[in-house]
Amino acid sequence: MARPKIALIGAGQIGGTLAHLAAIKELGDVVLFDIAEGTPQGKALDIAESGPSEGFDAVMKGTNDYADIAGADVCIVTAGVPRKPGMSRDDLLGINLKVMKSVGEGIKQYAPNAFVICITNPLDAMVWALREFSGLPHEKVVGMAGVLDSARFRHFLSVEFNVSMRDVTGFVLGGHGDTMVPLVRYSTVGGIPLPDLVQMGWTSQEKLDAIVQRTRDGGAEIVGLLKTGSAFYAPATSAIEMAEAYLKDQKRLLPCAAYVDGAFGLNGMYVGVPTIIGAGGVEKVVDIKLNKDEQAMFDKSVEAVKGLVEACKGIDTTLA
Ligand code: A3D
Repeated sequence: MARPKIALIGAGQIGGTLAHLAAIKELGDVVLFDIAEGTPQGKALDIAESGPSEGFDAVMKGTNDYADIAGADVCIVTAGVPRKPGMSRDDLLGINLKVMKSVGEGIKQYAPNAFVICITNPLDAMVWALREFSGLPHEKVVGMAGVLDSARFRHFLSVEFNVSMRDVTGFVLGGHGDTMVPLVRYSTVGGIPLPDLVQMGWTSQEKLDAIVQRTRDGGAEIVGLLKTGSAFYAPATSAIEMAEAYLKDQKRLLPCAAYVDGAFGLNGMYVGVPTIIGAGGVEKVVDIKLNKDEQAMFDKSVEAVKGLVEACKGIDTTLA
């Protein structure tokens, strides 16, 4: 069987890391696309030259021509601009919406059967726009945010509890912004829910609250340290986890920015929810029960996402 084809639209910090990870994990042949001439070609060659030492078999191609993504099984989109210190994700809206138009049209023409993972910010609005411009089925277009936000939450918890990150599960739902909803009740260490661990004296409520807030500010913490861009190792790893779930039909239960129509009382919009990712793309949105406080936080996050989508519609009148 031919190797799967993975198209990476955007060959910047995340795009290059995605290409390297896809090669090391032998997920398939990789096409790196960017409008910057030389960047995707240089990164593709550099990664290909790591093949003999790492021992992977994958073809790496860099290109400025959309025709080269033809027939891709997976497209991961990072094209656009990242945040600089002092900027919110929402400040990127106008520039990145125009980028989503060209990317969506490129995917529609050359890779209409792909599973598309959007990473470009502001995430929930950009994944909506990418779906609109590409015209692909909703279950084949998804945003990466919840896996990363949950990974940050899990990492901070593992440090607090001094346990392996593998034994910490965490759930962050809602929009990928200041209103994201880390769900303490559904997060566990070895299956023990966090509220029980507070009662057992493993941590205090104050410390847990601080970890929740640090998770919400996780992206800004990295932007503040790097000063020249935003996080890229963990975002790339998170998207690769989703791509692998699709390519290997793993039926992973992952929090993703998916199209929700009916579940959570929502009426057709993209937002972070628990999903099952398998060969069908987003095969299921898992409609979990929220308590009053969680519902209030989720509602606030949903309103923030709706506001961004409305702002997009104001920028480009060709959008539905
Ligand atoms: P960066 O290193 O600047 O790479 C972006 C690349 O996109 C550059 O190489 C550009 O040349 C390229 N590009 C710009 N316009 C186009 C276009 N029209 N077509 C094709 N390529 C284009 O950024 P990055 O890789 O660090 O981040 C990429 C995006 O991901 C940004 O919008 C970030 O805000 C976002 N991001 C999202 C998360 C989430 O968790 C959702 C996390 C981190 C970053």
